[in-house]
Amino acid sequence: MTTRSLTVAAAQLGPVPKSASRPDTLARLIKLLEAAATEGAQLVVFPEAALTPFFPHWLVDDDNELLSYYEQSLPSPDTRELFDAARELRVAFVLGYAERTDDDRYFNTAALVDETGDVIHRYRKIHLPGFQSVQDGAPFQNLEKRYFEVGDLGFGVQSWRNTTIGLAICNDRRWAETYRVLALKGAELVCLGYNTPASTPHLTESNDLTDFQNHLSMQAGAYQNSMWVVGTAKAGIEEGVAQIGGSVIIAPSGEIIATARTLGDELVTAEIDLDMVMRYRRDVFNFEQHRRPEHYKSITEPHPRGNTR
Ligand code: CDV
Repeated sequence: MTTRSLTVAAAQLGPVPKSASRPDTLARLIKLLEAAATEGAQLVVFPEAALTPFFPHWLVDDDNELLSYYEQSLPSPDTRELFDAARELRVAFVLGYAERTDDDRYFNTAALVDETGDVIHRYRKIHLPGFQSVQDGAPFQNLEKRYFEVGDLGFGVQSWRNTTIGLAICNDRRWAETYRVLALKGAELVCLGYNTPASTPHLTESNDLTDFQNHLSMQAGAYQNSMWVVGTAKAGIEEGVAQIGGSVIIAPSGEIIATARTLGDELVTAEIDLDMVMRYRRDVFNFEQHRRPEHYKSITEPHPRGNTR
């Protein structure tokens, strides 16, 4: 019996400083893509906002600086070389970037680019953490709600080669709905990138748990929905903000099968068995047979005490 297998890679990046030019950063991505191709990878997942520093971490006063962080097209003259490399190497990739649309809307976006260099799927981040306004006294900001709109494309899936892929971005990975919606739509593999500070200014009690909660979210999502998850970090100290690494490849069993060891540019590669998804979905997570959505409706009314007081 033949199994459906795929070789995937998480292409973790170390910090991208403000001072880095786009060509410098792109050269790092291309180097990782080439290394992945050498290791036989067919799909490479880059982090959230891979082309720039994670600018929501500070207030950008200067409009020119702010606009310089967004891509108006993909590929753009600045990113074309990465697409050309993908075509030459026959490797697909997922790229997180800040998107500016033709009608001046701004999204935190990920694109799935196939091995011919064509964008075949786009996802715009739905769960935007952080704030609209500057938080006085915080050691760093998270102004995603200021710089991006909530994604308007929903959680879509894309058939590619012998599988179905869903995309998510960073904070999405902490929400059960992300994986469940993608799984219900048939995704077998979820690809996501993240920029996660090692500390949380407003919830310091979780500071020692950042790495644990990162993996916990993705492992739970993978197991409870019988899917593969590739999660890729932008890691290390970027513009004064320490970010976690821990890029991973997680099986539908919830097990981590490969993980990054550094906080720098690092490739994490594994051959994955896509049929494992079906084995779990035929048994313990047979949605058709065992899910009871008709019984969930009655408990969607929020409790008066809710989750905040
Ligand atoms: N880029 C992110 O979405 N980061 C969030 C942080 C701010 C908590 C995350 O969930 O990792």
